[in-house]
Amino acid sequence: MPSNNIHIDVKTLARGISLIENQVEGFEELLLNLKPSSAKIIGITGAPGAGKSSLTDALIGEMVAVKKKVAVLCVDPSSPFNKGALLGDRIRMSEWYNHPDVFIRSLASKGSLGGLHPKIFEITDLVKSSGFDYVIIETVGVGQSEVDIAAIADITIVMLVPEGGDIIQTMKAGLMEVADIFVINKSDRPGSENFYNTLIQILGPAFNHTGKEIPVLKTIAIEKKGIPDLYQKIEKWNIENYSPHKINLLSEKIWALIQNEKMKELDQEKMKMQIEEAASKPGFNMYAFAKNYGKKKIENNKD
Ligand SMILES: Nc1nc2c(ncn2[C@@H]2O[C@H](COP(=O)(O)OP(=O)(O)OP(=O)(O)O)[C@@H](O)[C@H]2O)c(=O)[nH]1
Ligand SMILES: [Mg+2]
Repeated sequence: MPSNNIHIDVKTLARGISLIENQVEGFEELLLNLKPSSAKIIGITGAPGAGKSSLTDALIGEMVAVKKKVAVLCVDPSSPFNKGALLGDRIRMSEWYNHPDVFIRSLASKGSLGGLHPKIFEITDLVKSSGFDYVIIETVGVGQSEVDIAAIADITIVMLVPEGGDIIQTMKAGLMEVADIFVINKSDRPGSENFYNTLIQILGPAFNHTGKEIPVLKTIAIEKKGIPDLYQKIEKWNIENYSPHKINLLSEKIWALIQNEKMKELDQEKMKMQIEEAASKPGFNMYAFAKNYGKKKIENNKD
């Protein structure tokens, strides 16, 4: 597959991301006019320190070597044990920060509870339509973030490490449902062969939500071992945009977007005043108030 020749306007892209992050006037216009793109979105998730940034660094190397353009979004779900993550990303991927075919951006999750980032869908879509071949999203797997990443990514890579403790625990944590590819990193560590065999046995064989068998790959990210294999898998991966699983996740997101759209018309302060007035009258029923509020609001806004 030949690489695209689209010039990446990093400045405009960075400005667009800020626009979306801060919901500045014009961000909707931007999202409504996104160019179609066939970029593959790769989600990498795993425990803190599993080697996600090191793996991303190595994957960028593979991609850039064949003239692909790569964007990386590092999402820090601001968990207390992850303070050093953004710094880690910087160090691990330092080689690529100034490369013309690579764009790296760190996003703090700004208090979205357990989730990835409140605007990760929007930002990923903007990046995706900006001329890249691949968009990599790195995030620590801490509960909800895996589910979010699976909703966004075309390929979700779940990273495990031999010292990761009980495999069964890992499986229980919901990683099974989201994984398209398992990567056992730090395969240089003692016990990695055992870990691999146990995982294979447990999976034996496992299929992802689209019915594809889930490959289990061994890597040593810091030595760039196993990375060409992983890249091969990614490159050949057929994207099934509309698996039932994905539709479920997408519908959640779209539901939230519609809610936002509807709520936009409401002014909470104004509503408070109206409640004050309504509640002071006998027979106030808050359910009736809520039910009728939409219609009344339009009338009230007229005066
Ligand atoms: N022995 C060994 N160490 C590794 C390997 N890959 C990464 N490391 C080391 O593990 C540590 C964490 O690596 P990162 O790539 O920052 O891991 P991460 O998952 O991005 O970490 P967070 O973003 O903080 O969750 C670093 O000290 C790496 O050098 C590997 O294959 N083998
Ligand atoms: Mg990292």
